[in-house]
Amino acid sequence: MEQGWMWELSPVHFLRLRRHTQDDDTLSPALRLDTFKMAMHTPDSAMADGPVVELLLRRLEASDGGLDSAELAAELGMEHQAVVGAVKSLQALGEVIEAELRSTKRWELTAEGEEIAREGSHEARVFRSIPPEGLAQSELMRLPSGKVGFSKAMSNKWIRVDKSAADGPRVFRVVDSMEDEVQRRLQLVQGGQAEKLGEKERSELRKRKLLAEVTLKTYWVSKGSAFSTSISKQETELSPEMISSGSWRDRPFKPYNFLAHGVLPDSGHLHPLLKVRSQFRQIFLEMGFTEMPTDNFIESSFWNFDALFQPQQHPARDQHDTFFLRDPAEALQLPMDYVQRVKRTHSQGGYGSQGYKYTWKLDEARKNLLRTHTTSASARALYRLAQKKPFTPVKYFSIDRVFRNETLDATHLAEFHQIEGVVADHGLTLGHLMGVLREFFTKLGITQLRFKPAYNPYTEPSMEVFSYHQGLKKWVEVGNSGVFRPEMLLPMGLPENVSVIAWGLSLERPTMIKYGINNIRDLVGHKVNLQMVYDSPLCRLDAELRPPPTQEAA
Ligand code: FB9
Repeated sequence: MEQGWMWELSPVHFLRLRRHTQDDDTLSPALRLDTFKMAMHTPDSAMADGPVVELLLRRLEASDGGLDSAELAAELGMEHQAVVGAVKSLQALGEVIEAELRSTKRWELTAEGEEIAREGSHEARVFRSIPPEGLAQSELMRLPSGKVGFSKAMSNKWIRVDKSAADGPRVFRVVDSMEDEVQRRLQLVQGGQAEKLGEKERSELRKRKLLAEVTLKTYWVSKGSAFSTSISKQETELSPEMISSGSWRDRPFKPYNFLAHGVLPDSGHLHPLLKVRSQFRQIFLEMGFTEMPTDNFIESSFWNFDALFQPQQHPARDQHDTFFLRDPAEALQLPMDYVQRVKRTHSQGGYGSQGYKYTWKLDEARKNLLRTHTTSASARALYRLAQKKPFTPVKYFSIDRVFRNETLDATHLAEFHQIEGVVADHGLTLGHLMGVLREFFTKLGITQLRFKPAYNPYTEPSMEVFSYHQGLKKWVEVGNSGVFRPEMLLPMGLPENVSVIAWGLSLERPTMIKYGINNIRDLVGHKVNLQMVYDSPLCRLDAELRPPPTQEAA
């Protein structure tokens, strides 16, 4: 036997095969070593797991109907995985074989079960360790199987304890011999005859964690339409030599698998937040909204608060809620004529409002901060709109970062993305707001809405929006909304009969619910596991979120 051959096979396979073929004359000639050697060397059997493939094909040839990959592996004394490998590479060749994946449940001994099958049950070992003159219970308990074995041997009435013995409790045999049923049953299973055990016996062994039911995925292999025991290597490339030599005419080519997945290009991945943002963008654009510019995280207190008729002593305007800037501390560029009108409205009122009756300070309005909402961008956009005469109705939206100096918790960071929708037109009412909110959330797959009166300094009336979330089985606050106050709109120069409805929500909340994330730190920040980003599927907001159509909430 020339040396080279030995090395081609992994040592394990070789050794095991040798064992089988030598003393096991039950194997059909096809499987005898010499035939195997012959097959091994056919130059064209270039397939990686060549030898196993050869064996499988020969076995299949010899079998009537088909064979089970696990049984074949057992017969050949090799890992089931090796046979599965051969099945897979044969499947890749097309119709050589049919392979149907089956899952078969079978009983397997646990590691402790293996040990008992080998060494006997704990109770049997305890029994054997008791000499006729008995054994001190304390000593018996020190034995490796002592504890478990003692109680089982007692319950089997194989032994007894004499508590009154001189030097402490002493254990004696009650019967002369005993049958180690447990070991016998485990050996039965080991021998592949688990079916010989009754359900009760099996469950008792399983309860003692000596036996476990495993599901084995096996293949039922049968001849394919192109079955042959000699499989020639199929060309996978059409080389220039083949063309020039014309040898391609009689070469078998591996069929192209046009369904094969290409290698995923290693590309960037959109963060789930950006995937959901693009969904919201899509919804707004479908509804005819235009995106407002929000490319300024730094905003003046004027546009972030004063322009929204939010009084300068409002709690949100102090350090606790808002990040003020040290440098540049003040906004220099403010439209002063408009600022004067805002000042008067805050301090004295006007436009039918009594105002807040306090001394409005320009310095306070100049203070720069990190915007606390994108409603500041809405104020800028509405002011620009008011400068354009005549007034034209508009629908604006924004989705961008806002910053709040809030207490951090599982769902709140110091920044989040605010989504805002604004509609400005003649004679808009709360009804229009409810209508546009329904249309918006329906596109989100949310149809069951409830509106709860709320308060915002810049909208009157205001409403919190709630939706019934099937998965969470509760009403979830999905946003806030309102009709902008005339004290905000008229100083801008918007016509009397123009009203503006608006609403806002966060981007993080729907994204967390969509991707089943409970802690905001798993969504944003340095702790995010990038795999989640890579694996997070494209999001179809309305897909999962659409609860079954039910009667609208009151
Ligand atoms: O997003 C929020 N909730 C939400 C939204 C969608 C969603 O989708 C699910 C799939 C179903 C789930 C939840 N909220 C607003 C409600 C709460 O989460 C709230 O506790 C937290 N809010 C943020 C502010 O926290 C201080 C969310 C954020 C928010 C709140 C209000 C506005 C914007 C964002 C606003 C506004 C507004 C009002 C009137 C006019 C213009 C803008």
